[in-house]
This record gives sequence, C-alpha cells and structure tokens, in this order.
Amino acid sequence: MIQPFTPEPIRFVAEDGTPVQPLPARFTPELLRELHALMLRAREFDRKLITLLRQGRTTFYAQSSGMEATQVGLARSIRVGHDWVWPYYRDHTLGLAMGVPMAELLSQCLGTNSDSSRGRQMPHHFAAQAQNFVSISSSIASQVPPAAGNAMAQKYLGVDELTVCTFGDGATSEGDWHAGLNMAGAAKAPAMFVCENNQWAISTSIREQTASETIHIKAKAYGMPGYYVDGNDIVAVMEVCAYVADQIRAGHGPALVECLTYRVGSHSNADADAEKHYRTREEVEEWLGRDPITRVEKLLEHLGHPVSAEERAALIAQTHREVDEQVLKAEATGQPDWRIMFEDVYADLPGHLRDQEAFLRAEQTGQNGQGGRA
Ligand SMILES: Cc1ncc(C[n+]2csc(CCOP(=O)(O)OP(=O)(O)O)c2C)c(N)n1
Ligand SMILES: [Mg+2]
Repeated sequence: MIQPFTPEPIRFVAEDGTPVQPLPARFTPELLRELHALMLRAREFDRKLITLLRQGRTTFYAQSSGMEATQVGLARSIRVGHDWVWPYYRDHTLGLAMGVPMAELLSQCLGTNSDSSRGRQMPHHFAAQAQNFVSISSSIASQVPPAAGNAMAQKYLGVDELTVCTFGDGATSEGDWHAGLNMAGAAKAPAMFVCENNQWAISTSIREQTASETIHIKAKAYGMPGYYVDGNDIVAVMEVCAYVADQIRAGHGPALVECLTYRVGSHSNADADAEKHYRTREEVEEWLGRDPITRVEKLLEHLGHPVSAEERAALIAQTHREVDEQVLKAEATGQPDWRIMFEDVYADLPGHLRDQEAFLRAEQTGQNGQGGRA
C-alpha cells in the first residue's frame, strides 16, 4: 500500500540491488532489462550531446545524468499520447522514454530544417505533438499555472485524461508554482505534479532553497497528498507514479510526487565544473554510488538475470550509432534561411519588424558597410 507523507522516501530496491520489500509481480527480468536499456540510452544520449556541444554543432544542453530512474519511471507510468505532459528543460529523458523520436529531438537541438520549429526555439527546448508533450520553456515554473488550467479543462470537459507537470526543486520557490498548485487543489483537477528534486538549483542547494524539511510536505497547504519517493529507484518511481495516476483518474484530485535524486553533471553547458565552484567532489562521489542504472544492474544480478558486459557495450554502441546517424540526417536538411524568423506569426509584418528585416537583408548583402555574408 502506497502512503503519502512518509518520513523517508518510498523505496523498493536498496542501493546494493536487494529488494527491501517484495518486488511487484510486473517487474519481470524482461521489464527490468527494458527499463535498464532505456536509462542507458538516455545516459549515452547525454554523453553524445556534450560532444556535439564541444564541436559547436549545438549551443545549449542540460544533461539528466543521474536522474534517469525518475524520468524513465514517470514516462512508463502514464498513458503516452493520451495524458498531457507539461515538462521542464531537463526532461529529454522523459521525452525519449515516452517515445519521442531521437530524430525529432536532435533536429530541435541542432536547429536544422528538419526541426518543426526550424531553429526558432532555444536548443533542447522541444515539443512533441504525438506524445502530447508541451513545448519546454526555460522560465522556471512558468509551465505550472497552464498545466493546472489544462487539468481544470480536462475536468470540466469530463475527459479521461491526466495532466502531468514536472519541475525541479528550485521551481518550488516561484510564485507560479504556488499559484498553480493552489488552483489545481481548489478545483480538484486531475493533475500529477512531479518534483525532480536533484537537490540543487544551479548553485543554490535545497537547504538554502526552502526552510521546509521536504518538498512533498508543501502539498498539505494545497489540500492534496504528497508522496516522497527514492527517485533513483525506478521500481519505486513506477509504483508510486502508477498508483498516484490511478488515484487521480478515480477522481481524487491532484497530487504532488517528490522524487529525490541528484544531478551528477553540471547544470548546463553554461555551468561547467560545478563541484569546483559550489559543491564538493565527495558529495558527487556519494551520489555516483547511488547510480540508478547500476542499481537495476545489481537487481538483475540478484534475480539471476545479469546484464553482461557485452550486452551493455552493445547497447551503448547502438545509441552512439543512432545519434551519429540522426545528426548527419538532420544536418543534411540544412540550416533554415534567416528570413524565417519573420514568418509564421504575423500575416502583415508590423513596421518595427519590417525595419529589422530590411536591416538584416542589407547586412547579408554588405550594404550596411559591415561586409556581406549572403
Ligand atoms: C523565472 C526564472 N528565474 C531564473 C532562471 C534562471 N535559472 C535557470 S535554471 C535555474 C535553476 C532551476 O533549478 P531547479 O528548478 O531545481 O531545476 P534543475 O535545473 O535543478 O533541474 C535558474 C534559477 C530562469 N530560467 N527562470
Ligand atoms: Mg534542482
């Protein structure tokens, strides 16, 4: 029985891979292997994207290494393409596990002609129509009030859908976050709020972020249950999120789930060498020892179905190949023409944008005296 407001995070599998409570029957070795492959694919995607950044082929990326169990576990607990997801910028692993094609994600990161927004969004801020995965915004917590509104609409329309809204620990200090949870709570709207608590908001630690002991207890203020989960234990994440989704679908109103996890890498490429500046190497090492992928490998070993070194290497090589192929395909579609930044919003371009377009046109042809680049 899953309970809200537990003093300790809900956990099924210990760090050494042994179950701390009976493993639910659905977690067969086959399912665990599938989850392991999804997490490893996401980890390697991070590695490849960091290389693409260093090569100057994309300009922004926020890795989710260390947080795979939270994002893959959540993806596997909802009805993809049916429920609506209002994500935040670190959720590419959630998207990949929901089946967003890597080609779409990479096209967006590279801003090529194969990108549906054709380079007009910040890199790594994708949307996926088929998966009801709403466009990512970098403004912290700005997705929370519209997600609450989406859930309210679902309730009033009487549709059997759920709204899932994710955010980091830092987002819980924003006014938008409180407004959104309050609104969803008052309306008893079908929303699952999921905090990916990686314990840092760039250089602000969770202890500086809030005087509350945990994030999930804030749910009490908004009249909803709050669940505390070991976010590096994929079995626990899936069990809690699936249970909460069922409760919400049964009409019990919104809930908050706090997944306790850790970002083992830097915040983004704008913040390299994080531990040198604001956190200790010891802390990072401690959390590297709680790695969510290793935990599933140890569990599979414990169950007598180990992932061999060869299988692991093959999964890694397969992801690298997939990224390499999709990058080349996306780049082959070319960079969008600069003129598209003036298209698709106004039927008649307002005067100030007409001026800017004329200025750029002159610059491209060298008529501004700054050298031609056409
Ligand atoms: C409204 C707003 N304020 C500040 C920022 C700058 N900023 C970008 S990421 C970030 C930290 C957010 O941390 P958290 O919500 O914990 O997510 P995490 O990056 O740890 O996954 C901040 C303050 C922003 N993007 N938007
Ligand atoms: Mg954080």
